[in-house]
Order: sequence, then C-alpha cells, then structure tokens
Amino acid sequence: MRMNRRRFLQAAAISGAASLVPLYLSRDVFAGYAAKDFNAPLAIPPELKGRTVGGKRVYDMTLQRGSMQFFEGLDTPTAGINGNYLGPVIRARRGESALFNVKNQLGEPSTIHWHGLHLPARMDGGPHQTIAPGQTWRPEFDINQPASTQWYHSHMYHRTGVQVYYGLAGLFYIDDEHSQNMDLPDQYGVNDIPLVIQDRRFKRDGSFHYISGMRDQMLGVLGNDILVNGVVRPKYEVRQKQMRFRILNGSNARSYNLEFSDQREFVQIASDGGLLEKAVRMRQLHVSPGERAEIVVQFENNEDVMLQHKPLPENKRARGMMAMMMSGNDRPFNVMRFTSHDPQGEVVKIPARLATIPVWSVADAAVTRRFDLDMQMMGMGMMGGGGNGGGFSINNKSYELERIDTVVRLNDIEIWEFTNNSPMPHPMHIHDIQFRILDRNGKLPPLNERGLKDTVLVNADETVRVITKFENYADENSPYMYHCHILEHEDRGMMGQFVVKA
Ligand SMILES: [Cu+2]
Repeated sequence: MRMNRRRFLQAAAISGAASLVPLYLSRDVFAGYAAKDFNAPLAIPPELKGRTVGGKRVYDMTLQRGSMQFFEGLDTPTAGINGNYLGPVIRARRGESALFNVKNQLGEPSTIHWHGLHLPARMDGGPHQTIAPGQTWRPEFDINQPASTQWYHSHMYHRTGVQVYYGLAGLFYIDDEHSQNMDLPDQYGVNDIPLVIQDRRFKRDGSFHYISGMRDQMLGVLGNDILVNGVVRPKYEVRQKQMRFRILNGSNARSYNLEFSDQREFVQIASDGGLLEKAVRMRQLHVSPGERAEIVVQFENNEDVMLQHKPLPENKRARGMMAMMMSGNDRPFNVMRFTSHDPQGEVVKIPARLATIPVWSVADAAVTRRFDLDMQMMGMGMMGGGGNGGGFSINNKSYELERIDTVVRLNDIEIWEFTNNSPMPHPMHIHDIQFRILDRNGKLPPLNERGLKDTVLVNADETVRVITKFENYADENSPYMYHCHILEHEDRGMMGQFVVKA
C-alpha cells in the first residue's frame, strides 16, 4: 500500500502530473490564470546608491533570512539582501570605484557573484569566495564597462540553486554618460522599470518546494507560479506613454518567450552587456535563465494587456525523451498584466544608432576552444551518476573546485565553441567578460543577439561560437567560472573553471 502510493507519487512527479496530488498550492503555470486574476500591485525594488567614502562608493549589503506573504495569510520562509526576498537595485557609475560590505546573516555559508561584471577573479563572488556565517566579505573593484543591466546572486558550491530559489538575487545597474545622453526613458520607477521574472513552486503551507526528484534534477526546477519582482500574478499600472522595461530571467531553469497579448511591437535596446548597436523591432523576446533584455514599449490610454509566454515549437528546443518530459510545457501562460489610465509624457524616437561596441575579428583569435555539453542518460530517461555532480558535464568532466580546466592568456582574443550533445537547451554563462555571438550552427544569430552577451542559450544539437577578449585582470591563482545557468545543472557539475594568466 505504502509502496504503491510512493510509486504513484514518483510517477506523478516524473510525468509532471503532480497536480493530481494535492501537494502544491497552485496547479502548474498552464492552469490558465486569466487576466482578471492579475491584480497584485507590482513591487518596485528599492535602489541602493551607496555612500561616498574616501573617493569610493560604498554599499552595505546583508544576506538575511526573511518571510513573505506571496499568498495572503500564508507565510513563506525566504532569504533576501537587505530585505525579505531578493535585494535592492544597486546603482553604480562607470569610472567609479566600488566597495561592498557583504554581511552574511543567513546562518549558512553563501557567496554573492556579480553576474555580467568585468572584475578581478578574487572579487567575482564565485564558489571560492565563500562568506562564512556571521562574516563580512569586502570586495572592491572599478566599474569599467558600459551602462547595462547586470545582476548579483548566490554562487554557493552545490547550493546556488536552493539559495537563489529562496531569494538571494538582485539587479545591478551600471550607468554612464553615453546612455544618459541618449534620450531613453531612464526615470527609475516612473518610466524605467525592472522586471525580474521567476517561477516558484509552493507547498500548501506556503513554503517553497525546491527539489523533488529526478525530473527536477534533470530539467531543472520548474515552478507552478510566475513571480515578477517577487509578486505572484502582478499588475502594473503604466503612467507614462513610453516605458522601458529591464527584464531579467531570474528563474532557476525556465525560459520565457515573451509576447504581449495584442502582439504589439516593441523595441529591444539592450542585451546582457548594454545597449545594442541598433535598436531591434520585435513582437517576441526569448529570455533564458540569466539573460537580460531592455525593451521600450508604448502605451495608449485605457489599455489592459497581458505579457505572456508563447512557446516556440518544441522540437526546436529539445528532442527525444527530453522532449517527452518537457511536453506539456508547450502551452502559453500569462506572466503579468499592464493597465494604463491617461498615461503622461512624450514619446521620443529611439535613436537609430545606440552604441558602438567592440568588434573582435575571427582572424585575430589566438585559439578556438571547444566545450562539449552532455547529460548522461540511463534507462527510462533517468539520470545516471547522481550524487554530487554526476550526470552533467562539460568536455566529459563534472565541476571540481580544485581543478583548473582552461588557462587563458591576458589580452588574447579567443573563440569559445559550445556544442550541445544533450537533448535539452543549456544557457551558457562565462564570468568576467562580455562576448559577441559569432554564429549558431554556422548561421548569424538574430539581430537582438548581436550585441554584448554573457549568457547564450545553446539548443539541443546546436553549436554556438562566441568571441571575446580577456582584458585587464590576470590572476593565476583565482579562477573564473563558466557554466550552464540552469542552476540545478550548475550545482550538479555543468561548470568549469578558467584562469587568466599574464
Ligand atoms: Cu543546463
């Protein structure tokens, strides 16, 4: 009897039919919450501008435990930075020196990694920069890159997934003179709004349910509810005719193909590393975990429009057993709602040319490095290996803290070629640098992927080549990471280390 029930639960979890069991607060995201259900006011995270001390900008950050009522009357234990869930938007200026006091009050070791930032490896906040409970980590570095939407999050060895899930993440905006002179919407909280999109799974008592079984370990943890800035089923009341949204896919594993319910056109102005060379008109925007995109959208009076996930054809993204496991993930769902009543302000023309970004020539590349991405499959689609790191690999190796996989020479231009031999997509992220995508299976990437990037989705059976230059910071003893940004894959070994050598 007991055995049967357990097997049923396993089967239910594996087939994605967990909704048959009253284990969770919500059915899956496809349950179809209608526009009228989206009424919770969107939260706008506070800004953290720091203070100037001795010519440096100093930021105080405390990693802490907290509690949220994502659902009325139900307390969810959480974690956050200077708050209950997620953290403030750090504002930093190009050319300034920044110092952070990162105090760990979590009661367990953690780290804070500055995703997308160009900085010395010792300041990077990866698994080698652990902050013990009660300790304060004080990284300092120069802000030395273009205006952009970056972010920060836990990168704790084997615990990145769970710590980010509980809320250890936030945005990091870099400002510069060039972007401020561009006549783009830039009033924070008025016409320049962050949208941190995440999915979470809640138990009936309101607590998060992180990993439950093989399916989560393989696909990554997919939530039953979508949160934007930590709000379930949010509505944002637009007060300006021209809005800039800075979108971060802060989910552990879920990708979103975003579209407005009226299929309106919008303009993407920036990708991970900052402004694109030219704005790109589009109606759909794909963001995989870790990626950012800034878009400008226009609103008329009395609008009521949904931002939705519109799935791409399944076979483009996955194959075989994985496609079967992911099936049912191919339906649309609502992400958030926008309403407008008498919006104000001007609609300015987006400049045709937004920025000049580096062009690195293939002919100048010192080396092409190949990275094979694999998931070891066994039996009925189950993962082999198991334990720490088993199952996911780059060049047939699972991550090890003490092994350096790649040595890069300072000031070299390199091509990194990722080949995905596994049946599901992996968003690959490289620390320290911003790259340009050369090609996807030999073809030029879409227009909105031609700017600076630090995370690129590599689809099943795809080879993606990226090019970059490793500048400024060399340190033979401190590695940077490169890894899949599906955090359950990262925690299970789909990560490697490189050092930059002078
Ligand atoms: Cu992955």
